Amino acid sequence: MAIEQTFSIVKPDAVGKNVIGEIYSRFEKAGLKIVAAKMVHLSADKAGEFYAEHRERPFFNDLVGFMTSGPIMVQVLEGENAVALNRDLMGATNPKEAAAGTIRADFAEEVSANAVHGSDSPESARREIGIFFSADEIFSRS
Ligand code: RTP
Ligand code: MG
Repeated sequence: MAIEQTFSIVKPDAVGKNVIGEIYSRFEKAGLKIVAAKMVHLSADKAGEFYAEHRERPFFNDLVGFMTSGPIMVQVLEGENAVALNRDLMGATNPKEAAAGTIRADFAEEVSANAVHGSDSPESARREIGIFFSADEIFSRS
């Protein structure tokens, strides 16, 4: 299995709950390396660009409102099978349906405020990383 990179967000609810470190620890314990990271507060324009695939969905405005409600941590995670591994660590989109021991089960209650984002494919990961990081901000350790 080749080394992969994925894009991850600790969303405003999790930053507000003061669990950035606990979530980072989940990544590291699973073998993912944090190779880029920063704290940002999204504008509505940038949140809309990031979630462009959902622009026509009924929850889009609420999603943008939530993602701009406070600072977030954005990071690039690197490791074997990083995209799928991170999605496994996160759990289902709706925390009420997320498996025990996943990040969303442990740190979130509502689908509209579900603690973390993770890219859903290597192609999405490349697009999303490019929205937030330039090449000289990523420190690959593979
Ligand atoms: P994400 O992109 O944030 O990692 O989440 P995901 O892949 O698990 O889910 P996705 O389908 O991409 O949806 C993006 C975010 O939109 C919110 N959502 N709300 N009210 C609803 O039914 C609903 N469905 C999705 C969630 O916050 C989800 O993370
Ligand atoms: Mg998604």
